[in-house]
Amino acid sequence: MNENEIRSRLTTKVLGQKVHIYETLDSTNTRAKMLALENAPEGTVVVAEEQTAGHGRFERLWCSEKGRNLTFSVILKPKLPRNRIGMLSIAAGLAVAKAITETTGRRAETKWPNDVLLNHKKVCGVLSESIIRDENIAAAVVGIGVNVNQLVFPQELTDSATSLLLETGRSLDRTQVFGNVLGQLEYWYNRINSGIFDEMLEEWHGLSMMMGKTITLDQQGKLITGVARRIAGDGGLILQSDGKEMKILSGDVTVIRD
Ligand code: BT5
Repeated sequence: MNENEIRSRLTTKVLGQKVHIYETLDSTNTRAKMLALENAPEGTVVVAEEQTAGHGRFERLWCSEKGRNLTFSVILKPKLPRNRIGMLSIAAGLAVAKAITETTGRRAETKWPNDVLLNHKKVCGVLSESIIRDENIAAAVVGIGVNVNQLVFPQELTDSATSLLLETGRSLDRTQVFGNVLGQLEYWYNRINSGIFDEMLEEWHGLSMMMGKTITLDQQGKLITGVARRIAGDGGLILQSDGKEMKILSGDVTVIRD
């Protein structure tokens, strides 16, 4: 991907107006956080063809084959109160799901807290991190990995991961997917930055594969089972368990019953 190709696909006013493209980087989130600390403008995007230390939550590895997928991070300066920071991951997941449908015609699903699925398999992960200064969000970095044209995954991921190519049988132009994701992200980001959350949450719920279902939540080894009810205003998951509603702030979800 080069800057001209990317530029020709952008429909955004702010996101992607400045793009840093690297052949190899440790992690686009790490680089974007450094740029954010150096006061890079809002909307700056860091793209890497390959990451040597791409990661998800709890330092778990993000495995992505060089030159076949999208791994990038967007610097944002949200005007959100600190307790709304979780809305950024929700917005990013929704943006990717919608962009995938826009690009491929296939219905992608959202999964709390930060996944997008195609055909019940993970096609995208989001890692949102923030820089807090004086109790406020000084900047946020939204890292997005989308499996676009990868055909073979490491053995431990073959049952759980997929790509747009594997699901559609078509090799896709990564810059088109990128342009569509940024377009969608800018739209939803502007909504939440204006204090309008309901529309995004409604859309996210509409695409969710888990709401109303019995799920098991794994919090680093501690398991809780209940019915997934909705996403709270801070991005937490409302789970109904033993007749009571509780809010969950992190964990991994497995759907066990419809
Ligand atoms: C995530 O974490 O899903 C967030 C991943 C964010 C990656 C992007 S790439 C650009 C930016 N720079 C970074 O360094 N990170 C961001 P989590 O929910 O913790 O899921 C991680 C788990 O997903 C791993 O432990 C694997 O099981 C699985 N996984 C790893 N690579 C995958 C892939 N390519 N496709 C599907 N699943 C994958």
